[in-house]
Formats: sequence, C-alpha cells, structure tokens
Amino acid sequence: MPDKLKPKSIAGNLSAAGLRFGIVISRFNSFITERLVDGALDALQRAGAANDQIEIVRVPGSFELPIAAKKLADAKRPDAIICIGCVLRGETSHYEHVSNEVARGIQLAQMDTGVPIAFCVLTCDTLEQAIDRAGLKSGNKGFEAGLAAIEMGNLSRQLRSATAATPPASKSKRQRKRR
Ligand code: INI
Repeated sequence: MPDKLKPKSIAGNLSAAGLRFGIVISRFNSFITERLVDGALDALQRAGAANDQIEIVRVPGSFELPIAAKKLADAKRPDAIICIGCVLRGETSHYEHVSNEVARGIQLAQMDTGVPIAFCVLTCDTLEQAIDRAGLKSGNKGFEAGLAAIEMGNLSRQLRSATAATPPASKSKRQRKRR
C-alpha cells in the first residue's frame, strides 16, 4: 500500500490584523441591515481589525450594492468587501428582480475586480425570517459574512504571494515547436 497523499493545502486564517475592509450597506430595510452591520463589525473587531482599516459606504437599496462595491474595489483595493442588504418578498415580482440582480451583480463585481466580496443580502419571505437572521434565532448573518471576508482577504494575499513566487511553467517541446 503506497503512503497516503498529503498535498499542500492553502486556507485563509481568521486574523483581521493588517487587512483593509470595505462594507457596503443598503438603507432599504435599515432596521435589519443596521443589525447585520453590527454583526459584521463585531466579527472584524474580535478578529483584530481597527477603525481605520474599515470604510463604510451606504446606498439606497440592495439593487445599488454591486455598483458601489465595484467602484469601492477599483478605487480603494481593500482586501475584502462585505455587501449588506435585505430584500423582503412583497406582492409583486419586484423581489425577484432585486434579489436576482444583486446576487449576479456582486458575483460579477468580485470576478471583475479580483477583490473578494462577502454576500450578506438576506432574501426573506417575511420580516420575522429577516429578524431571525439579524441577531435572533438564526444568529447574525453579518457576523458570518465578516468571518468570510476575513478568510477570503487572507486567502487572496496568500494566493497572490504564491503566484509571485511560482516561476512560470517551462514550455513543453510541443509548445515550443508550435511558435
Ligand atoms: N431594496 C431592498 O434592499 N430591499 C427590498 O426589499 C426592496 N424592495 O422590496 O423593493 C428594495 N427595493 C429598492 C431597490 O433596491 C432599489 O433601491 C430601487 O429599485 C432603486 O434602484
């Protein structure tokens, strides 16, 4: 039986010391989003972040989160961003449009900029469900997003330095011939 494989594994740690963060918050349903922000800040602070490492941007509604996150990522190059919003189902299809586009837009923004963006947009059928996720029965999703941002910020730094340290793979004979 050959020895068990033990490949090198890379994971971000949960220390926020020295990392810079952006938080983008929707004012719509602020009763919920402000509690999510408290949760995110609690996670960052407990992990060692300082005030001057965190920049907060406020937008009208969740639909505006992606563009603000993209601009913040481009302008300030933080290690990670946390997008916070709360979309509540109403009587029309508006909910679907806002919730689909905010998820798509945030994914596009992080892929486009390379800055990790934690997705903390609650999409709930009722206000009670949202309250449960903003510090009650189901914990605080802002806190979870804060931890995800810290981990991804650290992971990105590690992957950046790993990329810089890795020499380019040498070309195979066949690749060299193709030129
Ligand atoms: N924005 C939210 O963040 N949550 C909602 O529940 C919501 N609903 O239901 O309308 C909402 N709408 C506003 C939207 O995000 C934009 O701000 C608005 O359409 C202007 O672009």
